[in-house]
Amino acid sequence: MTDTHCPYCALQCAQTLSEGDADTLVAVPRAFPTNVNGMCQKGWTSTELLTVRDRLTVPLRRTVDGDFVEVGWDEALDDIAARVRAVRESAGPDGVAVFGGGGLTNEKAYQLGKFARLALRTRLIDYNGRFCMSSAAAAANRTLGVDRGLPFPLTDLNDADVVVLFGSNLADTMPPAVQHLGGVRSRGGLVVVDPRRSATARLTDDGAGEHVQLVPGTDLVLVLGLLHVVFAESLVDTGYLADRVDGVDAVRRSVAEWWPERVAATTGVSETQVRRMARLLADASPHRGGGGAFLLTGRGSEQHTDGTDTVTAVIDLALALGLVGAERGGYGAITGQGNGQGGREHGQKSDQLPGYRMIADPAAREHVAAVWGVRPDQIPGPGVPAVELLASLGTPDGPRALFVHGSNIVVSAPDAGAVRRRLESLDLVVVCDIVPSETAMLADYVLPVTQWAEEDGTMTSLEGRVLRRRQAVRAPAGVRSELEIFADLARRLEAPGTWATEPREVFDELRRASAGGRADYAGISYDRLDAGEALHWPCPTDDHPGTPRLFADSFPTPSGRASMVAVRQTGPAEVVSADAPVWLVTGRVLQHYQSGAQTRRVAKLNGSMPRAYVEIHPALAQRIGVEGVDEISITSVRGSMRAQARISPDIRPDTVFVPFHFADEGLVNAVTLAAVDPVSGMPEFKVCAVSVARTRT
Ligand SMILES: Nc1nc2c(c(=O)[nH]1)N[C@H]1C(S)=C(S)[C@@H](COP(=O)(O)OP(=O)(O)OC[C@H]3O[C@@H](n4cnc5c(=O)[nH]c(N)nc54)[C@H](O)[C@@H]3O)O[C@H]1N2
Ligand SMILES: Nc1nc2c(c(=O)[nH]1)N[C@H]1C(S)=C(S)[C@@H](COP(=O)(O)OP(=O)(O)OC[C@H]3O[C@@H](n4cnc5c(=O)[nH]c(N)nc54)[C@H](O)[C@@H]3O)O[C@H]1N2
Ligand code: SF4
Ligand SMILES: [Mo]
Repeated sequence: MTDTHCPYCALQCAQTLSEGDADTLVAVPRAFPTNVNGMCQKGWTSTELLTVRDRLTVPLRRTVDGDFVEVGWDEALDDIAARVRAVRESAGPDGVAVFGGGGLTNEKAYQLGKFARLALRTRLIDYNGRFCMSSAAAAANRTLGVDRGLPFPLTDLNDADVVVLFGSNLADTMPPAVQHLGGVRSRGGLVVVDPRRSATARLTDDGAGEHVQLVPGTDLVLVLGLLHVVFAESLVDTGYLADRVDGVDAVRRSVAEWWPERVAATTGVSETQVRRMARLLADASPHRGGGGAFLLTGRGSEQHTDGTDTVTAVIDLALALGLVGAERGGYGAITGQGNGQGGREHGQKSDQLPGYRMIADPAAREHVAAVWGVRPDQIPGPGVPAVELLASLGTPDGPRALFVHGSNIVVSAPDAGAVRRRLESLDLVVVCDIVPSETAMLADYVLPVTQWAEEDGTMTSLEGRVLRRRQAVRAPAGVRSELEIFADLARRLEAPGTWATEPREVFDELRRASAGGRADYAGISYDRLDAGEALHWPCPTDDHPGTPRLFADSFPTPSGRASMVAVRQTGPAEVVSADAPVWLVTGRVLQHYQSGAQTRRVAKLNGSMPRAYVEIHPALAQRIGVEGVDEISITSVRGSMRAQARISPDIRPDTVFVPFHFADEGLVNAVTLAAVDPVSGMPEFKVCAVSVARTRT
């Protein structure tokens, strides 16, 4: 029996794998605070990932005809190193770029950042967490001084009076977490803000709370309206604000213009509902004797060009009510990928070094250079965020080569058709994966790597708790760990420093590199984790108990105070028009994970949802002549996709919803746009303008 955690999302449900071989292994849930005893369908079927029919087990090289041939590891690595050198000679070190993933273990994410900077010598590394967590991260950093998804244990939600979910469909995206909403639902305090009556919105039925069905892309205005009401009706926690928060007056002034009637006109949420929500929150706040309130954001409110400002406004509201750091209350972003938290702390982000240090900070460079055994000037400077990086590939001054580790960008990146064309224009694409994803199929080299039950490592959950991933089976012959690949290539490229291949050794190096940083792992060790200790970072020393709750006494800012930041409405980058009269909203379904590279290969999951669908309101369906399961095509100026209709009154009549887990004709990112948030670089996945029509065959 092997105790480990699920390979998929950031809830990181605890699971125990039976004894046996890859084809007999069974996963069952284990008692653990976050998942209690639960797993979703993806966790229950996770062991099928080990034996998918087309698992990669041999390095592949693309021939001039576009076919793949099997090659030996030495031949592949020698040739990749030679081609990297050639690109470097013609285009300089920034001719090579790296794209990482938030599903990689801490060890792999750390080593990938080091590999990019020291072995490839490029500044151009970024990763898919830019699509996922960057706006919430930027907002938390600028207001609270630190970015840890949930700065409190998930179980804290149980005891609160109110929990507001801004654009999170937890019931489909982290089903076991719904257990922690039982208490708040019994008190009628669950508020779900979503343009769809999602599975999570339905949890508010029967007096359990409220569904706020706003116009897509208008969360910021809604929150400005809530701030308006709490200031105008003197519901704020003045003592807390005086003691702990700067910038209050500027926010008070800036929200004065957002009276509820005006908010209603933009958001479609009635004036009464805005006032009711504000008062509900205020009454739950500790300074008014309430039982506590949590404000949580998911991708629905974050994946917008104003995502950083929206989350900032939510944090302003949490501060105004004295919730942040309160015993029962706070703000949190619900982290998405398995290691979405750890993956954004240790250096695969373009501006970052391990321990959440900033790469432009001379002191940070000096500390990390000493751990790496190099001079600070051997570490390149900041790169560019993911969307900008992808758009620059193969352009006259852009990179000529790309390494991809843990992302299926031709399915998951915005305006995916353009991303495919950029990849096709490169001299060298190397993709490490476990399966032949759509992106791997465009590579010059595909390298087969180990996955969760075949490797050791650590993952950092949505609570900032570091968890052990443990090996249960041997990887198929021919498969290598990415730690080995980094070491092999670093040697061939004559990189400075040492390149450990054992996860425990890499983690020990990561601990030293993170020591003294914002995300300090120095006191966390495999031994402590294996002894069952629950360790949340920061954990600076071997005898430190870890920090499950942040902000009780102060904020990790130079003054120890939080900052409210005044923000302004900007609205979506693309708005509906006569040619594109409908809002397109994208997101997830229970059965599939992300680009679907993994779950579309799991028979039980794919069997229950083999194709994309378009959720459409009966009134809109009727207007375009769609009945039953007719096929609908969705078109924007960038491209189109098609899928079966799913007619439902749960969505607004001005909006359609499509899951993004599918390729080919069901590829919704062929339609989405690559506009980004100016602060975080997060793309606006959640809203663009489209036309919808019945597909004529
Ligand atoms: N089953 C499953 N679970 C997953 C994943 C998966 O792919 N599949 N991925 C994991 C990852 S990486 C992530 S990031 C999380 C994401 O988890 P969530 O954030 O819960 O997922 P989404 O479905 O992307 O978006 C949530 C909701 O936002 C709504 N929404 C769309 N536009 C708006 C808007 O303008 N405002 C508001 N308020 N809501 C809006 C959508 O209708 C949707 O119901 O899930 C994790 N868990
Ligand atoms: N339209 C739309 N698009 C979206 C979103 C949306 O809501 N709407 N959400 C965005 C969000 S939040 C996210 S997080 C992204 C996610 O989208 P992607 O970045 O594409 O994520 P995955 O599909 O998880 O891709 C992971 C790939 O890595 C492989 N893999 C798994 N484990 C390992 C490993 O250990 N090493 C290596 N090298 N490979 C591994 C998997 O087989 C898979 O091919 O999509 C974004 N795209
Ligand atoms: S909720 Fe997430 S971690 Fe838990 S079983 Fe499902 S996919 Fe795995
Ligand atoms: Mo994500």
